[in-house]
Amino acid sequence: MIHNTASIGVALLMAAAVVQADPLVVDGDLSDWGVHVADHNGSDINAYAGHAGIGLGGWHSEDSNDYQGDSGYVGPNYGGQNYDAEFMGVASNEGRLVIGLSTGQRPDNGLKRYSPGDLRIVTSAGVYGVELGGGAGGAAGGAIEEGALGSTYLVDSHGWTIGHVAEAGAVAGSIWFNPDWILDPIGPQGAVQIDHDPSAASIGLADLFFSRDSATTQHAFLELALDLTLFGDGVTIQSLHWRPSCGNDELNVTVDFTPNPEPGSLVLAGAGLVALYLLRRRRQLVRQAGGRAGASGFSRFASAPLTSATQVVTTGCDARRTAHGALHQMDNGRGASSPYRSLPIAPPRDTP
Ligand SMILES: [Ca+2]
Ligand SMILES: [Ca+2]
Ligand SMILES: [Ca+2]
Ligand SMILES: [Ca+2]
Repeated sequence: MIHNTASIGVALLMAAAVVQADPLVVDGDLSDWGVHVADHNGSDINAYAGHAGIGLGGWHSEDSNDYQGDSGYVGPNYGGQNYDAEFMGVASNEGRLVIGLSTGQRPDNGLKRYSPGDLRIVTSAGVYGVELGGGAGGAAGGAIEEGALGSTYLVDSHGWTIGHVAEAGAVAGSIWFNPDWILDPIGPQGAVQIDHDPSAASIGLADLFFSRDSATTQHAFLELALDLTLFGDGVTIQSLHWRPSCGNDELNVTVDFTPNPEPGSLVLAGAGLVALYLLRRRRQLVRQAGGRAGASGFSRFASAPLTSATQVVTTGCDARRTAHGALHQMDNGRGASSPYRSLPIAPPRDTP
């Protein structure tokens, strides 16, 4: 009986440490996020209220009219459906930081007029960038996958994309720590593309799939996953940001993930396991001595280390995630602290 109880305690600890989420698949299909995207305003993005079981930390949904032309306002600037950043979800899923994104993209323009910015990840230890790749187009193009050529798009002072530089040393999916950033040329200026240093080396490679226009005729989907061990012990992942390289629209998601426990927390977790072992050992000694410690007495003693250890393993991500998920629905996910809410609207750009 005592042996069984201790085993159950250890099993509970292990179960708490490996709480399983439904796996998110990096395939450019956002149905695993609970997002349904369809052409001609058939998407349900603006009604998105989260999706259980995937470790969702936050999201930003802001789907403007799919029929809007180049002069259509998408906020903080203009550009219509071609530049409508529609959805970004961020999850801690199976040991990965997973991002799912939907953006408007007209297939007749290809990448000639559609140049994706790179992904910014702000943490307590600094800013990471993920190169999202792409190349010059002008026609409908295929999907961009991990390892494809990276790109730096050249954008003029009016926000027009006027060319690109292929980044052979910065392939699609490459992860960079504290890179320089190229700003959107029109205010409110924001960091949109990694300014690659040819002498720098990436610190890792994310799983990446960018559908471009291969899934629907009005949208592109971007899905990527980074190994959470990439971030140091105790480092908190705070927010993620994406814009087209011209900065017409933007997606910002605040999260609070601390995926790797700090050393102090590991000590606490270890202490819990040691306490369980000592408890089990003590009970065995009592039995050997013919003692009569009852099951109820054992349970009271066991409850302290069990509770302590369980709290340790759930504090990192799951416990904080719940509170933040609800916040990001406010104001279509932008939140009251957005620096762009009260700024004047910039003049139209990217209009022929
Ligand atoms: Ca997917
Ligand atoms: Ca749209
Ligand atoms: Ca939008
Ligand atoms: Ca880039």
